[in-house]
Amino acid sequence: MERYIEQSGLGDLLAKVQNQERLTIADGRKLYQCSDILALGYLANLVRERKNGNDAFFIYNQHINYSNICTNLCKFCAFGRKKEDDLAYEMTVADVKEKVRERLSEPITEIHMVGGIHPDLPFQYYIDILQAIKDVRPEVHIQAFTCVEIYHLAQLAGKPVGDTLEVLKDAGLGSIPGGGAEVFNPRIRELTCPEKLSGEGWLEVARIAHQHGLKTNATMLYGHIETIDERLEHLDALRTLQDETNGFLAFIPLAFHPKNTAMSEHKGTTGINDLKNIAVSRLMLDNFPHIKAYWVMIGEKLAQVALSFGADDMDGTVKEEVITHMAGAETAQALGHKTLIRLIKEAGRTPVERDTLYNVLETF
Ligand code: V47
Repeated sequence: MERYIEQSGLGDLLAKVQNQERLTIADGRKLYQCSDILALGYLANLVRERKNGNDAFFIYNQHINYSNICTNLCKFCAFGRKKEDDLAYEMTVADVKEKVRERLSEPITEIHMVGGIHPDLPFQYYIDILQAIKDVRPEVHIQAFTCVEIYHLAQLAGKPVGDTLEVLKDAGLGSIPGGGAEVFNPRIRELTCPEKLSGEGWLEVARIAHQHGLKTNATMLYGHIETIDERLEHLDALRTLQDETNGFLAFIPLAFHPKNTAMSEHKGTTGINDLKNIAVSRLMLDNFPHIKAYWVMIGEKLAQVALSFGADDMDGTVKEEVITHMAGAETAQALGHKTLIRLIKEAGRTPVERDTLYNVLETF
């Protein structure tokens, strides 16, 4: 195998990975430019197995998108709507309660809840929906509100981000999902999401969350106008913050879906691009415990393959995914528990059902 890697041009990086040396941005460039996906996957798999052995994690979760009304209207997003749009919606507190109640018979351990940047819902609404979920399902872990939403909620509350997080924690917030990161570089933000919280702002909210004991995830939306260097700069910023706080649980590369967006002239990503982003992030983010292959975005078949290219987590059952499906995803809206186990087993990995914080619930 070593000769094969030498021939692919990644020989010097193999030695670095084996010696657990940190890869540089220049190394990352070499990885992205390598056309031998098997060599790249081999390197990423070394790190994947060193960190997580043969385990492949999944979770029994439910997604709730409380509203798609959004003042940011990012160009890559097909989910967000203006308030007056025919397709705009906003759940009442009772609606959120009902969504949770509908699935009470299922062994859901996590509720993943995000929405847009709403122009006029008051801070109390966000407290109420957290409490409503806990009223119906007291044991569930609520992973909710991206760093972008948290910043908005702090403005609504008229409090510093840290104090706002304490109020949200008291109402039931357990951790923060990784959305809203997009690509941190200001050029990309200016061209694709000029209204959104800056990359620096996103990182600062994540830092404060970690300081307040909240674990968070991180994402990167790739496959549109970003360059390889802009991706690497994004990964490097995450790696630097993780060195400081150790508060990130998982990194999820998000494959851009162009349909119904203001960037619909772009083509969707290819399987190789998807695998490369998984593998390079596994190699660059040496201090992140987990890399997720989010089956909703890359399809369950490629997510299975990704388990040998750096990923150790398939996310979960999900239930009613909206954000990617509005942008043309052709994947299912939910996967059964048994299907996830089968997909992982057939990929040669050990299915491990986890909770949000990666405590093992059951090994299959
Ligand atoms: O914040 C928006 C992205 C995110 C599109 O933390 C798009 O475990 C692709 O963050 N094509 C929401 N992506 C999803 C997300 C997520 C999903 C699963 C697990 C976790 C986690 C986080 O999706 C948004 C944005 O970055 N997005 N539009 C699109 N057209």
